[in-house]
Amino acid sequence: MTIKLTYFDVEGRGEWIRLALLLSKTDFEDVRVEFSDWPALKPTFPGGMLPVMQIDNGPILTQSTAILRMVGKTYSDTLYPADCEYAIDEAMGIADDMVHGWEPCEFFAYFYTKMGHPDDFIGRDEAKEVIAKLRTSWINNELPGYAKRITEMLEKNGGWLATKDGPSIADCKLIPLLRTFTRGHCEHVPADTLESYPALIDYIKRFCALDPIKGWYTTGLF
Ligand SMILES: N[C@@H](CCC(=O)N[C@@H](CS)C(=O)NCC(=O)O)C(=O)O
Repeated sequence: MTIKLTYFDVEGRGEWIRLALLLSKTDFEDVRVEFSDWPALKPTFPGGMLPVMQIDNGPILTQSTAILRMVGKTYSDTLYPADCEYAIDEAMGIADDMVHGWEPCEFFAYFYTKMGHPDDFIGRDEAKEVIAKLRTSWINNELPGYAKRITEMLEKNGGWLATKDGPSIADCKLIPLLRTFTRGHCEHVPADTLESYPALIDYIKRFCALDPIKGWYTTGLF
């Protein structure tokens, strides 16, 4: 069996699937598209979006969450077990809310026209101010509520989001987003953003110390 996962050379939605494949010890080809090559490649992918996955040269599978669920169910007994499906789906919904809330702040350059700004807005000083305000405001006003909820879930589930015996696909979905706040790669998002949330720091470290993940990351908390 050959599995080919294609995404950009960033964490984000593709990373959810990479983590699930790593945890399930499933070999895969980790194809990373350069952003400079993307305009030419975009029309060759269904919907013009990534990630996509292909198994044994079969059909191109799209939609990150659908692929994540399929990987969890097909290649692992523990990442998406039937008896925890609701708890995992609920936790994935919370992670999705966070991702959808944060994405326009980090990837403003991709979202700004959808937010009603004119095409040439991104080059203006005003855009820099909006980006700073969006990111800082999300960290100050939205993150605390999510951090509280995640901390409660971790306490309830022995250190994992939804399953007591180890990580699930919900953890695979949340960890890359939480790592965003520890990597210092994004302006106005200091690497110590999670300093006031020790349970989240401990959670990221614990996940990254799992055998199949150890050594995978070289930036941020691990
Ligand atoms: N619902 C899709 C969304 C995929 C998506 O938004 N992909 C982004 C990267 S995270 C993309 O391909 N952007 C490039 C583009 O739209 O040109 C999924 O979850 O797979």
